[in-house]
Amino acid sequence: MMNLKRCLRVYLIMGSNNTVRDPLSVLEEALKGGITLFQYREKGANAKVGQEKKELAMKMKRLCHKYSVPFIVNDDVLLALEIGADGVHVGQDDEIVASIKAQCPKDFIIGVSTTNSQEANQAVKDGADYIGVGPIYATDTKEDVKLPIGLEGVAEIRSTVGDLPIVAIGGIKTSHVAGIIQAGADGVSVISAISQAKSPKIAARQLASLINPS
Ligand code: 3NM
Repeated sequence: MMNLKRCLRVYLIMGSNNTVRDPLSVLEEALKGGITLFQYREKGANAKVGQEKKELAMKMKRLCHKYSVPFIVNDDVLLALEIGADGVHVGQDDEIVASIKAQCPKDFIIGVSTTNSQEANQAVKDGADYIGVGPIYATDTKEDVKLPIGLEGVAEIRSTVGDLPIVAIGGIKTSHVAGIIQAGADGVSVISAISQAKSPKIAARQLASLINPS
């Protein structure tokens, strides 16, 4: 079994509309820079659907596996199973963990988005493998985002979920990383800090260098 906490350290999320460039090139640069996990999240304006979404997902999975990085699909459990993804990440309104567990291989990674201790505790009870915690800061990347919970929110959730792997999300830049890790997260999850960077490779490398590689 992989070390999930290590995989959460530099967690890139991206869909085709999070970059004006070829998303596969951006992903490969990020992989070269040292991202430790990738989530394919195809949502919002001009999001791909159907066969196009599946094809991009398969190419991204292959690329991630070339670099020995786990590949996770946002929300779409059927797609994740169909293409042999390593896991799925769901929100509060998505398919519940128990039903996902019933359909998926034993080592399938299940992540759940949470924004407070109550949701985090529920995710633990449901059997989530890790939780996303956020938004930490304000972000324009996601529509309908909740109120920022800050570092206090991370610390509070950490104090209630014991040793469960936690990744922080929302408006995170390199300058925030040290505080977020100190507050109790195992890693940071970003979209724009890497996908919109002039060099996704350098951006990923900087984030990785800020998280102790022990
Ligand atoms: N989920 P960026 S915030 C996908 O709070 C997503 O659950 C969030 O993008 C949550 O790194 C968010 O560009 C957007 O701020 C993260």
